[in-house]
Amino acid sequence: MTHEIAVQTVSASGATDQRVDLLRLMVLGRELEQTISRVDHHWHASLGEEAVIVGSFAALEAIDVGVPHYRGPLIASLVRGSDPYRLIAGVLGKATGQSRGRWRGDVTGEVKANQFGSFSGSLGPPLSYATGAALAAKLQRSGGVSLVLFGDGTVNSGLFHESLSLASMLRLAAIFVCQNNQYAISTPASVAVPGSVLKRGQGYGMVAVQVDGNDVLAVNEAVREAADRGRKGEGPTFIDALTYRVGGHWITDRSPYRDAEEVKAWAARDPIQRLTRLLIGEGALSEDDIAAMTLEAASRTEAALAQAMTDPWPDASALTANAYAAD
Ligand SMILES: Cc1ncc(C[n+]2csc(CCOP(=O)(O)OP(=O)(O)O)c2C)c(N)n1
Ligand SMILES: [Mg+2]
Repeated sequence: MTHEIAVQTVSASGATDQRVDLLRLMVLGRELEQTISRVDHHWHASLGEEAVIVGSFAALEAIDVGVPHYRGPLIASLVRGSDPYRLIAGVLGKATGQSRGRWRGDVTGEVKANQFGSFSGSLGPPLSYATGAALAAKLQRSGGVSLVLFGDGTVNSGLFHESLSLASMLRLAAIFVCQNNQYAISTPASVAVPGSVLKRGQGYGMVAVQVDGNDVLAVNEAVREAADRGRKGEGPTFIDALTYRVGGHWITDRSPYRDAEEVKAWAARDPIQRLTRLLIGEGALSEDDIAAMTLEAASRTEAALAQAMTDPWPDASALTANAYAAD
């Protein structure tokens, strides 16, 4: 996997510290979403959920297929090597976006990578994309796995059940990660999902685990183990990554349906703060390193937004360009 921002930090022992990469991706991802939120007031931010997204997608190899949840696709794309500037241009619908402005919700990965499932605001279909990709990997013996993230509210969708059923029956190398932020708009998971999210996975006879979704290292390890199992032909894995939607359902939703104390308690478990504390405590990073990392992320996304704002809109020819492969 290559991505520009994955500058590996070398510790005193000479070993590279990938935890710093994970932190940098979470910091950049959060800055990117905050920048977008200022110009798109209907943005569905993943504030507080970054560890699930970064930890999961960072566990993939280049041949693997990743399908993001509609909450956090920009961050998933960053992890897989997208340029923040092109992602912002895509959200604005500019000709410089990855889809060249043909689709305003242009938040998929680099087109050339040809490995990133589409972002979908339609709940359920992403699970079938990942299941289909895992079936293709099996038939082609590619050795690749596929990963899909979806919300707790999505476990009631028909395609959730069909996808888990097929993946389990055919022992596909699919990894189903529930980005369990405990709400489906205003409905708490305790109401929408009687029993538990984890039991939904267990019910399909696959390895099912719950991880602390605010611990990026735990998420990353669980997905790596799932990928190893998949590559060995041991079938799919279900991961219930328990986290919390700290912001509203979208950026202007003030969440009147939930208790401010609950939000406060979860905000105190912030995944970025948590890894920051760990790395500073170990002496792997200093307060100054963190400040520099945050400043760099903020100025990078600011510059990207400024440039994207002045970029041209697509013209009509963009509609048909590249619709068919060249002979
Ligand atoms: C098939 C489908 N049904 C309903 C909706 C409307 N809808 C949009 S977001 C949402 C809640 C999703 O909750 P969850 O899966 O937990 O994801 P979260 O928003 O919490 O990340 C619903 C019902 C939709 N987008 N697609
Ligand atoms: Mg949810």
